[in-house]
Amino acid sequence: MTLQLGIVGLPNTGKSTLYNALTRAGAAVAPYPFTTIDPNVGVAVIRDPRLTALADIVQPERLIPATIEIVDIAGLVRGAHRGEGLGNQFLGHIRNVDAVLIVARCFDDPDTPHPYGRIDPLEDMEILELELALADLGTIERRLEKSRAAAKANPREFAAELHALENIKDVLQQGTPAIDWATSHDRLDLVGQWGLLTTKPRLLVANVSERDLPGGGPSAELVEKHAAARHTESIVICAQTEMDLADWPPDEANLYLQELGVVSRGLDQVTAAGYRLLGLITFFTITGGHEVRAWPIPRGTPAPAAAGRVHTDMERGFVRAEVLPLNDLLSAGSWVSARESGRVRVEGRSYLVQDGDVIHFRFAV
Ligand SMILES: Nc1nc2c(ncn2[C@@H]2O[C@H](COP(=O)(O)OP(=O)(O)OP(=O)(O)O)[C@@H](O)[C@H]2O)c(=O)[nH]1
Ligand SMILES: [Mg+2]
Repeated sequence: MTLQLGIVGLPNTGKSTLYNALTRAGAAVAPYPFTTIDPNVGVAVIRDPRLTALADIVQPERLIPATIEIVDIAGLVRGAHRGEGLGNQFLGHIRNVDAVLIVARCFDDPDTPHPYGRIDPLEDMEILELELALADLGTIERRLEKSRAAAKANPREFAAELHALENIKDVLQQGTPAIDWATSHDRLDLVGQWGLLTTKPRLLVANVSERDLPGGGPSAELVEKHAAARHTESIVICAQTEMDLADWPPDEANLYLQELGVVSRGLDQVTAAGYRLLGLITFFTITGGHEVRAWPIPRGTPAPAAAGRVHTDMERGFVRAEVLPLNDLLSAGSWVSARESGRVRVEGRSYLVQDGDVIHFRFAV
């Protein structure tokens, strides 16, 4: 199963621009709302310095980075939960993704009209959260009805669920995402199963004008404060600049950004944060010295399932995993000398793969 990161926001906030910058896929971008109707799905490369370090010692013919799937979703407007704009479609697409990037429009551009004729990222965030909360409220009310009926016959079994449902209902009525209540009450395990839109892990992206880089200015500050109030992260980016630079050689692009005072590339921050939001970690394989590859897997994946990512035969015929943490490999200088000094571990079926493991799977066909 591939995990997907969805890009959501009001119309004309620069979602497709960010999508193009992340995936270089060339989705339609235009200064009018609802340019995007069907979601665009593409792949973003995770730039990981560890992979480069590994390639430096292995010198493979091919270097394959980890990727994540990005979905560029249609813009949302007030009343989406009642089906306004592209409301229902939009909400359905959000339901299908595993985590969301919420793009807040901070850039000012007279050629790109804002649907409400003003730049106010805070109000935009509130509109978006309210629409998602109202859509979830419908889901919760339907569930409450069922739970109440079930609780009549079996009150004990349904007490915790009813309690959570009633609390979440209050929270959503105030326009607050359900994840806030679920995490502060340590009930994400329960609430996370209900398919709510507002329990998806999320990250706020302040899309600012290039002239407001690197800090982002007062609008981006509002986004940052809102993210903090919601116990989540925010990132400042100029999607337009990132898209324009996407095809430049990386060194030149970095130099251009440095001149603007940007230390860490916005896109890398977004992909790294997206990776974390999706709960992914990376393990590495070296195939006969020809190919070095980074593999994304959910944290807590057992070794046979990780082997299955590489090849289904490897999972079926899994015998053992030879594991060497990347840092140990780098300090030993080669797999052979790491093995000679006893640093390569042999792990069995129950081993949970750790971030940064370099793994050689042994399997029988
Ligand atoms: N000045 C400026 N313009 C931007 C920036 N990001 C996007 N734009 C412009 O804003 C307009 C809308 O961008 P899109 O990426 O199509 O916006 P969207 O959010 O995907 O819009 P919909 O799909 O219609 O909801 C385009 O003309 C972009 O060139 C930015 O950072 N600065
Ligand atoms: Mg778009």
